[in-house]
Amino acid sequence: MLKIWGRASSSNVMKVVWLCEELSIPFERVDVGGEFGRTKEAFYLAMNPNSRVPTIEEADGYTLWESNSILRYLVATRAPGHAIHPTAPAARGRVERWMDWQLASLGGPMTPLFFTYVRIPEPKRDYAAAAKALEEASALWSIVDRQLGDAEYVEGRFSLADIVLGPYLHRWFALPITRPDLPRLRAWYDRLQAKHPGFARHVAVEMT
Ligand SMILES: N[C@@H](CCC(=O)N[C@@H](CS)C(=O)NCC(=O)O)C(=O)O
Repeated sequence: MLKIWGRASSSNVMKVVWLCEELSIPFERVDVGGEFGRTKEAFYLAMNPNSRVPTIEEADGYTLWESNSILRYLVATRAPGHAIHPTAPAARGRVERWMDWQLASLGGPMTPLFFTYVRIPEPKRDYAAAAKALEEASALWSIVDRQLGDAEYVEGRFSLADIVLGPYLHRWFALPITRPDLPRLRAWYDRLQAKHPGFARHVAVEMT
């Protein structure tokens, strides 16, 4: 069975677990990283030299790290041709741009915002940096709000684009911050919770 190494509270682990639920892929998840440690032990470094989560391990010993690469690999091996990762180059490009954008752009401000309000103890928080991150994140989420238009999902139908943005989307609405009014973004968040049990169960959960 597929083994997912990584604590449930990690946004990048959440993406992989959610995809497994969407595609009915059986998996076993093992708590490592954060308070569970073990990612600097030799056995883990042999699978993932970054000491980060997630890492996946197949029954035959094959391992892979980098969450968005894991998502592509799982669709290719478990559901090749599935619309969640379109095969036509034009449609695939549009989905994959959001996967790169999540890593290259959105993660920048969303990481300090999350850490400020959830992981860093109050006396050590840098609220000026958080305010700057909020401004940047607001501009980025406004792009997604415009992209959504009248569509149900980021690229029209449900895809890996929704899965990679989903964990940050939940944090955006769950953090104690003042957000700009982005009604299409909110409707998408509500839709993911209502129609995607994997999102409700593994992603839209208490932040720790
Ligand atoms: N780009 C990597 C980022 C991996 C990453 O930074 N994971 C975080 C959790 S979201 C981590 O491992 N933090 C340290 C830890 O949990 O010990 C990916 O998408 O997989």
